[in-house]
Amino acid sequence: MPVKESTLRQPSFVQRLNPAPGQALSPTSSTRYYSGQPAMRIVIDTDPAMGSLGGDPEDSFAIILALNSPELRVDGITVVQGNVPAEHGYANTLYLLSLIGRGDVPVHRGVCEPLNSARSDQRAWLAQRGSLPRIAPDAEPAHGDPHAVDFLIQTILDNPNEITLVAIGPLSNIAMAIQREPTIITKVAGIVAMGGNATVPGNITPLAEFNFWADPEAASVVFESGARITMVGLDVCEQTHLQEDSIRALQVSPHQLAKFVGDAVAPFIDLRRTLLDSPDLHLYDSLAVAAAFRPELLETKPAFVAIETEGRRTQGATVAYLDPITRLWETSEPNTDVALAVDTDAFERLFKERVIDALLADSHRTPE
Ligand SMILES: [Ca+2]
Repeated sequence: MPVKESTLRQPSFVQRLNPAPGQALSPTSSTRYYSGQPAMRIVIDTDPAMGSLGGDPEDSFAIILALNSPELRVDGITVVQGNVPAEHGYANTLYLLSLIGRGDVPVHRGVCEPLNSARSDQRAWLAQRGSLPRIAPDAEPAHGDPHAVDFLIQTILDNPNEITLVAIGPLSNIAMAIQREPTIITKVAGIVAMGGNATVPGNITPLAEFNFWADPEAASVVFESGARITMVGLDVCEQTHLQEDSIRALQVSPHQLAKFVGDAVAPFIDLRRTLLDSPDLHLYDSLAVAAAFRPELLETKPAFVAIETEGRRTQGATVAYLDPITRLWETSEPNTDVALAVDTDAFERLFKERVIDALLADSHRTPE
């Protein structure tokens, strides 16, 4: 039975579009894509740095996009080491959810270091990122709160073929879950992973993309697990853009949420201007979220994909056997749908409407 609008507590914009179970969707311009089909259930595995100045803010945009998309139901968010230490990513996630009025979404802290704890480059990275100035308050899990790996295993086992994992950080949590309970591979509906680079250079080393570099053993475990993976890598993510103007507009907003987003992102833009030709952001994690419910945004090609774990200068490199001739020497069957092209205009319109415009339109609201 439909719930009467007047009986509901006035929701935040995110609640309005992605309601808690039992609540009704209100018609807004952003729901015009909603097909009326049952919402796709996802768990987001993520390493959000928004809240740590100078960190990549993109995971948090992806979370906002997911919670603002009526096609999705977010069953939980699991936090992993990566852009920042897991302790900071966890606090950043909780703060973001509090600002958008979605404190009801379960958040679980997970793995705090790469599976191979001897990886010195990655540990040095985490130590350096842990010293970034913070504008989100610290937070600790409550006593007895399940570890992210336990939450992933239980949620997948309890809901066979229902849960799609949208992995937008290093794959440490998911790899550990697979190692501990391998049967989850047969019970997960799918894995959409932001990571890797099949045909383009890396972005943390000349050969490696950051998420796979940050935990090469974990990425290797997941790709060798037998799970079918959709790989949303640099090949497509670097074709997307978020203009600097959009961030500056958020920064001058008087609203706490928009201003937090603008202030948190500005140092990252400044960093990019120093290191690169353009300060504009690429929308890596948001593209993976969008691809989960709108796969037609991407053109994919099946391939066998492996992750390099041995080389000193090639650690974390994606080895994608796309061309049949390369498979003469590699007889493994394709395990991955590799995204090689993206409808950039359609995706950027979706992102602008559901993230940037929604944040600005909500600027008159008082945060909860
Ligand atoms: Ca990420």
